[in-house]
Amino acid sequence: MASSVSNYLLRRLTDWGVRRVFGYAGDGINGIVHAFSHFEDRLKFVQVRHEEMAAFMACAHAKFTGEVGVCLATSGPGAIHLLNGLYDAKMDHQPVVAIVGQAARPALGGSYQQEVDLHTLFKDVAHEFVEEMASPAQVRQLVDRAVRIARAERTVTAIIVPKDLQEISAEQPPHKHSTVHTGLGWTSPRVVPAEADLARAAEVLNAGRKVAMLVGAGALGASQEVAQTAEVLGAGVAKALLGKAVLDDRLPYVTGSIGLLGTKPSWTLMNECDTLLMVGSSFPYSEFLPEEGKARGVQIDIDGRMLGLRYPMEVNLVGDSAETLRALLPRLAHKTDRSWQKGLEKEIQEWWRIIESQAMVEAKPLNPERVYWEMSPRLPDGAILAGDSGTSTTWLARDVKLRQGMLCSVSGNLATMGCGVPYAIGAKFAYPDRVVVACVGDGAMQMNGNAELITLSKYWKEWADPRLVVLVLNNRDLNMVTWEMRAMSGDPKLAASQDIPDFPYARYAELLGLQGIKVERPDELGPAFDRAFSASRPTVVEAYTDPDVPTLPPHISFEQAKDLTYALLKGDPDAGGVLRQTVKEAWAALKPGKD
Ligand SMILES: Cc1ncc(C[n+]2csc(CCOP(=O)(O)OP(=O)(O)O)c2C)c(N)n1
Ligand SMILES: [Mg+2]
Repeated sequence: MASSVSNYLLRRLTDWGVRRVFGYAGDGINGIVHAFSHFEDRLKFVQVRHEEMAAFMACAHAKFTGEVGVCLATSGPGAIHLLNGLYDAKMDHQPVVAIVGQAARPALGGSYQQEVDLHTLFKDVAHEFVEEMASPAQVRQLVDRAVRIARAERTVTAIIVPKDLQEISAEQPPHKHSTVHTGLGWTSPRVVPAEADLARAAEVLNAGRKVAMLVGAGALGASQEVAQTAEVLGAGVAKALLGKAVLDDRLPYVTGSIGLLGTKPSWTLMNECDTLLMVGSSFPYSEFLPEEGKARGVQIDIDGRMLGLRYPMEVNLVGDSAETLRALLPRLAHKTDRSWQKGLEKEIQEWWRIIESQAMVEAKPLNPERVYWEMSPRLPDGAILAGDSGTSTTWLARDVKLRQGMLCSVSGNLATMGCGVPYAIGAKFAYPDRVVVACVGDGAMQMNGNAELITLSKYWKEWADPRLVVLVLNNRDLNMVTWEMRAMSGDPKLAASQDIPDFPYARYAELLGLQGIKVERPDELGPAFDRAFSASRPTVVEAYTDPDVPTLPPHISFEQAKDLTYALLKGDPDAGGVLRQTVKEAWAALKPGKD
């Protein structure tokens, strides 16, 4: 194999264990793209429809496997398109390496075609490491540094490769001054706090009578330790969205999601606790945590920068979640008074009854809560779920009971639309034998998902298990924002910005050779999911849902109720439907089981 810079670059990625690059061609990376022909199955080029999707897939790969994800784009427009997906990875602390082309070195600075100042463009998103190759002797160093720094800092790094360099021979740095000699390899360290700090944390947790735990993505590898800690402390556990897979939703003391998409038991947990133990979470909304001073706090995070950020904690521990909880557990006294946990368990049982009753409330034509309620028990073991941004994620957070062994992610901190379908494809490449489900709004389908279904139709036959289900909530509305405007700002719906065109998602799926099922009646939901989860090809389940079903915060406050009323009075075009549905849902909450 000729050892051009491009060949060397790709071989070095394979030496790091990379097996797949998500990308899109362009003449700024012709040399690199051509080099893939030498690698065949050892390094697969996955072709997307848009570079942003490549970055989402690389991010999903990192989120679901813990490995580094790699994406590739051409100079100028291709590199610019990557950005949103890269920010998604950066903000959710995922190791992703972006490789982009650049104008040839002799043209640089010449306002050349597709010449964009990529170093500046990537300087924020990849600030830990962004380098433009200037010499063929740098190739080893740049790959090694980009991958290692992405892993070590759990962040995005970028390599910019001018196109003329891609074709020339790679060079090894000579053994002399002004050269860099890097090597392979990264293993995660064991990070545990100092003994004295563990003792201080144990003192706080042992003194508490009503302990609340909040777990996030950082606790994903610590399910057992989190459960043991909750049992010893008699605690309730709320899960930030990115940590939804940490604990089985059927455990009696799990209060479920928290925040605007959260549950009432999580609200109670945080309002009534006297001690807060936060593990691996940067959940942003402080108003959903205890009021300052009302609870003593202990936080565990692998990243010291994330400590004491949302609540002024008494003990801040830098550590790996599983290792730290394991070190803490022998110091924790088993709480003999279980009344706090028992009380929470009662409220949690009651909450699930409310959720079920609300899901059963009739709507025109489908209640979206019912859609998720019917899907949840039908999810195959080990399913991987990818949420988008919208009410599609609210119901995923509230109505789906994840079981141990499942995975679930969303765009957490960036909360970008359009990640659902590419996340699902990225997950499927990583786990071709597992069932993957994307939960996506119609706005997000029109933004990205529809195009990426073409990618799905291109690749699904390669997967050992072809089952991938895209659940589309067709509500003809940018519903999440419509509700935010009503409930948070008191603004009526502006049809010009919120209504979106109807589109035949299921029929379109069939055109692409996928299975398409459109559901318009509640009794069709169960059979539709049964068909989708036993199909021999990917399925789009298009649920024709009612945009008037309220997605209010679990504890809707007086202020928000007032704002909602004002919004409706100010001429909301859907006021009638909204009022009808809100009253029906409120009634279901009061009288579970009776519609
Ligand atoms: C890229 C991007 N643009 C805009 C938003 C703001 N936003 C958040 S949710 C949402 C509505 C999503 O609509 P849809 O996909 O139809 O889902 P729905 O809420 O209707 O279920 C919008 C516009 C965003 N988060 N990301
Ligand atoms: Mg919508």
